[in-house]
Amino acid sequence: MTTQEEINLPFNEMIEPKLLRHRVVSPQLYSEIHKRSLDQGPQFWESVARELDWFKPWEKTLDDSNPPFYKWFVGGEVNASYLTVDRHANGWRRNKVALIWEGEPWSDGPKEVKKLTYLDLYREVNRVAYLLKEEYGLGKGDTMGIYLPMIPELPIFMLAAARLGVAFTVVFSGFSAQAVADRMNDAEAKLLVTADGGWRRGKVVPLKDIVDKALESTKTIRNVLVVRRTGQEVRMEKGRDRYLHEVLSKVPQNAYVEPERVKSEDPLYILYTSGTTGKPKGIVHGVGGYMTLLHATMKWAFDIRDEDVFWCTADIGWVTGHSYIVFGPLMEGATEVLYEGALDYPEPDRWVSIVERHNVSVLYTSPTAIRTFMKYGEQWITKHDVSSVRLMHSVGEPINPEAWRWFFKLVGKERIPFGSTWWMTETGGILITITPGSYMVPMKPGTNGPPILGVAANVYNDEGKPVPEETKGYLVIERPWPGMPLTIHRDPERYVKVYWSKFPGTFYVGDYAVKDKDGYFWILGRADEVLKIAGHRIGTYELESALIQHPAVAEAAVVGVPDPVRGEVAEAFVILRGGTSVRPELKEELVKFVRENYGPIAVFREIHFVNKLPKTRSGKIMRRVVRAVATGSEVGDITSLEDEASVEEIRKALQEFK
Ligand code: 6R9
Repeated sequence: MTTQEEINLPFNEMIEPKLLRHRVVSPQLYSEIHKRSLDQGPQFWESVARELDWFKPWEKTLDDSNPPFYKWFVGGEVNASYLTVDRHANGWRRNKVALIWEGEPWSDGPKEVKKLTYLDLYREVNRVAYLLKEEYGLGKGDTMGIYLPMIPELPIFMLAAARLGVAFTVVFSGFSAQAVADRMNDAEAKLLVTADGGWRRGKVVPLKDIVDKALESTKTIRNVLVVRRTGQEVRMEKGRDRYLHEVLSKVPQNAYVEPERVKSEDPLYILYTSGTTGKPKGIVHGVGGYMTLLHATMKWAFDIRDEDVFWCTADIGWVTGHSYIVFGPLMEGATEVLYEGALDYPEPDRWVSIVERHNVSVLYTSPTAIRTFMKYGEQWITKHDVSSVRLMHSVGEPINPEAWRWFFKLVGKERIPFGSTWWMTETGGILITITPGSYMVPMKPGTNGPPILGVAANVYNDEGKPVPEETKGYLVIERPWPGMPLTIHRDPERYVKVYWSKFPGTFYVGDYAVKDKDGYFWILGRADEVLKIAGHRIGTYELESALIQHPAVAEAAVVGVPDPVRGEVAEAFVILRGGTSVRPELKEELVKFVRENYGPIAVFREIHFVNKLPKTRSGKIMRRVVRAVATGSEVGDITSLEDEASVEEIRKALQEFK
């Protein structure tokens, strides 16, 4: 189908005009408006930033004197906790519901639903900030860790830390002890907040036990605060561990902590994310630029309004939750849903019942979730009333047109805006999407759409030259944008090397993309050794490291292969240590080992035992070759291979598997 035909698809005519701020504009008109936004330079962002409440206005919009360490809104002073909580609690949204929290446990209905107004949130954030400051002595320049399930304490602790100017690092509660320890050590966190356990698919995840194990190898953690969630017995180490409710009971109900006046370019948080090699990188986000991008995208992409109920189904442990559960929606004074558990627990329609019961109007979910719902069948959706939904987006990986159409029809009733927002941990917020809240272009199934105003995205070839339309290349961001990283924590050289060296002066994303004739971007997937398993970003290198920690494994190569529901899963090729007998249960044992040591988000299609791996003469595993064989694509140039027989070895292993 040509792009013009797609634009003329009937559903674009059917989008209800009353659901939009403006009429739908043509791609040509959008690209003119977009060009004008770029012509303004960094100043374009001033009018957006001015809508935030600054304690002190900035003096310089963009300091580009030391690239690529760009600084936004220099001289400005802000506080993210003030922007999200105080502004609303001290204004007319005081008694408006901020969070509708639903716990996972279920018997004929949800067992727990809790609503927190902006005033409630303000009180809780202040009391926790008081505790962190007075009891634990934390302040500007310190870092702390948060390892919590999706309970209200998670955003509360993030906002309390932000209030004090304490940089926090959240570890996804699906990660294991090693990941917790590595992150705490790299971030040099002094305090770690966790829970006794968390609910996941009706079972308790023993978070405190995992923390105990992690703390055997941490250097800087002095104290642990434990939220009582599941109520099971946990070990409490004297002098180190305390229950939150016990220490909080001594904090006055009306405790108030003045929000710290932090500099726009001071760190707000560190979030670890997987790259091509080595340990996860601690992406550092600042306050002013980051909050500005979130404000823009909450308005443009989500068209957020006071009467909305916003629901982002991601976990706060990933960037999507940081930006579009915690900081974005709360800054806008929205009412939002925070759901603790699995979307399909105890039945496939748990998520639909949440939409129906809480009247969700703006829904932000992922392709992998949509494909899971597809697998269960449409009857789980049609038995509910989803007419409250007026706008939807997806995120995390490319959305296949079939999944888009299916969801658009069943939930969108073929009449509401539905986009696929492209962004990543590093960008802080959405950069490429259709924007129903400002100028919306016609939808096309599977596309991401044009870049948002003020953002210069492009597609380059290997030489760093823009490719012609409809040609595959590397996605790049050509100019600094608010929300960009400050750096990689404790490793600025790596920040320069990973993102700014492939094409000097331009931000290298690591995704393949195509730009079509209408200026729409189609992000095709990662160009490097990073997997997206059910939307979770995982480095193949991390899975290999986890595998070789097993005593039976000598070497391992992990690649991503397509999966109909999860988008991608891992496939491993393992060389066993001499003398290891291939027991039938060894494969299962290895899978279990990785899931225990890395986290249950690691999903393998298969683990194969081989005698050789394709390597270069200098001994580097050629994953490109492994992946090509595993996915049945062109193997390409293998002249640098040390031993061509290794390719046969992989082929043979795959054939045996079939
Ligand atoms: C927000 C988030 C980033 C990677 C990114 C890309 C993929 C995200 C996408 C998408 C196509 C979309 N990605 N959104 N690909 N269409 N709408 O997912 O951050 O976990 O850092 O992952 O996810 O490959 O490079 P993060």
